[in-house]
Amino acid sequence: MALVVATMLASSANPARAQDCNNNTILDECDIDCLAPGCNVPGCGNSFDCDLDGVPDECQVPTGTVLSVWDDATGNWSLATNWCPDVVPDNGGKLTYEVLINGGSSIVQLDTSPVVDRLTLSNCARLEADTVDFNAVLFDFIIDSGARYVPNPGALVTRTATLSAGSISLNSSNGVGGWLVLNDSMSVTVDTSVTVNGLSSPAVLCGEDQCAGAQRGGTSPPVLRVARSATGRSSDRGSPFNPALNIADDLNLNDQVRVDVDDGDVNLAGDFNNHSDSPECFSWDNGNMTLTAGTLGNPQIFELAGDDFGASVLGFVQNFNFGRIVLNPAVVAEFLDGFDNDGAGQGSCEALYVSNLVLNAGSTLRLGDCNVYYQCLTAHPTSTVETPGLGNLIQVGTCQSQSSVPASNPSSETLLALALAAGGVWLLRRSRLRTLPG
Ligand SMILES: [Ca+2]
Ligand SMILES: [Ca+2]
Ligand SMILES: [Ca+2]
Ligand SMILES: [Ca+2]
Repeated sequence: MALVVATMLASSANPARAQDCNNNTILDECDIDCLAPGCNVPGCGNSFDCDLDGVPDECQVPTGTVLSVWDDATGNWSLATNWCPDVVPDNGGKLTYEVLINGGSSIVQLDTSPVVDRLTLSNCARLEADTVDFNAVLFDFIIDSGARYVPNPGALVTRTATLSAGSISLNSSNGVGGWLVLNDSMSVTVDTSVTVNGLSSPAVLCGEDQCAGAQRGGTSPPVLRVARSATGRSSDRGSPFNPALNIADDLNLNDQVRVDVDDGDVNLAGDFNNHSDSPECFSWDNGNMTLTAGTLGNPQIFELAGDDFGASVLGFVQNFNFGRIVLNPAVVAEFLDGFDNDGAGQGSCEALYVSNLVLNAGSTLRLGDCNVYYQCLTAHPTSTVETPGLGNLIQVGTCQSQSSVPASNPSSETLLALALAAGGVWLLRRSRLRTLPG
């Protein structure tokens, strides 16, 4: 007993522990638990500490907001007893919610359409899109350390779930990244940016899954996957349309990240800030990137990141190459090498290799000082390619087939299809300074 008292006094004297974050003259540990040593005082026990960090939860979120923590369980979002406190987090009343779903035994089926201020998934937790349509609205969606938003693996029908978020961040705490996986006809719409923060010291295989039991403890990059099948392999489940990620601002890739877009659509209104250094983990060979919003005054910037092999098919192998890039009608985009993806300096150019390049009516593709290579070009007569610098638009081989990547929006592509075997010199209407190699 004497030891307990002595410990108590020592604790009280320690300023690091004598906290009163909510300014109610009751120590934090007593707000949380009347049974803590010395805490049997009037007003004790009125705070939740659902995330078990020793801090009353009301101190961790803005006034009027509830920190809502998923219990270690498998179950439906809509069941109140799966949450701490025992309330289904969903804005709409007087309170708003910041939600934490944490831990590998936390598997949540989205069976409702919650609206919350912030959702954080961490430490291998899973949020699974259910078999039915729903529309969750999440202002800030953070997925970290092996946690993932994924299709419900038990679904027997085509998944068409939709989700909206203000922003999405895939982070990599402790060397393990979060996953965002869309398959079948699922879609996610983001009001601002999607940022994938990868590993700064790339030393692992792209495919490792550090949440798969025995492998726990290693490192693995974050995964952004927009593909018909959950594994990233092409398959046709009879989905009415491709899975889609719609981004109203930028797509940011940093350091070592894994990106799989296979029979998937990424529709981007902002910049493609590809600061990734892991082309071996980047697979967009059979996917679509559509640029939707650039203007003359505010063009969309597309970062060139691949090695420049010249007019060679080598450029289409694990080289940040793309299946199909579409400039929507009137879109203005600049394709530049502004970031040193290969770590070899900016003295030599990085390039883009794209199998199918589609320039819709009135669109403008502007090059910087580095090259863009394509196999097939579909260019509306009113589209323009500008080459004010040293960069050129160059064909590799001849266009064999444009059918390998389905059009995401066929109605916008009633276009003049051109193979441009001669190298596309005619396109350089505005800038006749340079002649493309044949
Ligand atoms: Ca207090
Ligand atoms: Ca807490
Ligand atoms: Ca670059
Ligand atoms: Ca470089």
